[in-house]
Amino acid sequence: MADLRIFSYQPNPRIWKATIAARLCGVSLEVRGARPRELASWLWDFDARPLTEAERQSPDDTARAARTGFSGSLRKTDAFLTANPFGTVPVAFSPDGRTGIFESNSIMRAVARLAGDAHPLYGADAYTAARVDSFLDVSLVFARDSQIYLLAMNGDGLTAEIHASAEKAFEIYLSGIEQALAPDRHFLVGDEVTLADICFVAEICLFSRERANRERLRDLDLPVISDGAEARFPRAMAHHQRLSALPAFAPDVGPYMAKLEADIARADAG
Ligand SMILES: N[C@@H](CCC(=O)N[C@@H](CS)C(=O)NCC(=O)O)C(=O)O
Repeated sequence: MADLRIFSYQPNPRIWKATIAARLCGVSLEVRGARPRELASWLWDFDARPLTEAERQSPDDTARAARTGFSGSLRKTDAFLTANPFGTVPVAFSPDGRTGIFESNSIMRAVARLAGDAHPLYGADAYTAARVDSFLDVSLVFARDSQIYLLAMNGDGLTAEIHASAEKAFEIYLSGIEQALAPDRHFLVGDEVTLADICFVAEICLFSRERANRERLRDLDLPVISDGAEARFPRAMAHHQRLSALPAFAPDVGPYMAKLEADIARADAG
């Protein structure tokens, strides 16, 4: 049995936080889920699974209105909501299903804690661990604006205000990362990769999705926020590139970014 079971739509850079950490520190994960659209016909539960055709046709008391990133209704069991009160994915569970862990940063922290001393991903002492937390907290603040922006681009709700909030969030987050890597540091905290670096890579990959919406942004006369990021934040973006190529990161980041680049090239050509 795996040390942790994760349920999420896939691919999802938020779950890479856990899968990358798990590769580095030898924790075993079971990841369940399917493409975003398919999750509407799954039972959201510790024992998550596709609904049968009969279950799909007869909505029961597990049907709940979707709130973020999904529309219509989702089928979440009472046990799922007891373990995961905000009802979001990704979610992780202890092997007995009793403890739910929500928020992708916390799922990643769970992986590091399960590893014990196997790898100091969460810092080797209280001060370093707290500094890692500092980066995870600012990452979540950035992720909030980033999520609102990306979801608005997926639908029809993108406004100049949402774009301006995302632009400011990107600027603040990347400026801090740039400063943390000055003058020529190799990692955000200490001398080894930590959860802070892993989270940073996942959030930047997620944000990269904006570039597939260049045309929509152009129609609204709004700039692509991440255009020119390499020139504005050279240390931060080089850090992202360098980490993405490492063996623990590449299996997740490589295929996702390759597909995204192909989507972007197609969108630009059309
Ligand atoms: N900050 C959260 C974001 C999780 C989140 O917002 N998940 C959305 C999908 S993008 C969700 O599960 N929505 C379920 C619903 O609408 O009921 C994390 O990093 O895990």
